[in-house]
Amino acid sequence: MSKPTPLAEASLNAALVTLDGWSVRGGKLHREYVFTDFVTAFGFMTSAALVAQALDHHPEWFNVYSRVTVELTTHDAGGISERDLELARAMEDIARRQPQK
Ligand code: H2B
Repeated sequence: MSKPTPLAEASLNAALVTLDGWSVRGGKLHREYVFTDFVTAFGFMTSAALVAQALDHHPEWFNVYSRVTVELTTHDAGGISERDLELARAMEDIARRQPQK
């Protein structure tokens, strides 16, 4: 795989319009998910971990009970790259499939 490059601000902003709930915080893609309970949050993390491994692109995340805080950045690029958008989109699909309140 070729070395990832940081996204230009215009491309990043265009992508953010399509990613509900995501923003840039401290130079990383940021989203906070709140699920119904711990099992649902952990189910989300389990599915997302398998996708992350398949993409060879890994999240920084933090879980407390039903809450999962996600930060995405590409260490190899020194910023937010297309890989972070890909993982964010996959996380949105997985989150949508979790049981809702
Ligand atoms: N995950 C993230 N978030 N950023 C990276 O730059 C990165 C990664 N690099 N997962 C990958 C693994 C790299 O270290 C391996 C060798 O492909």
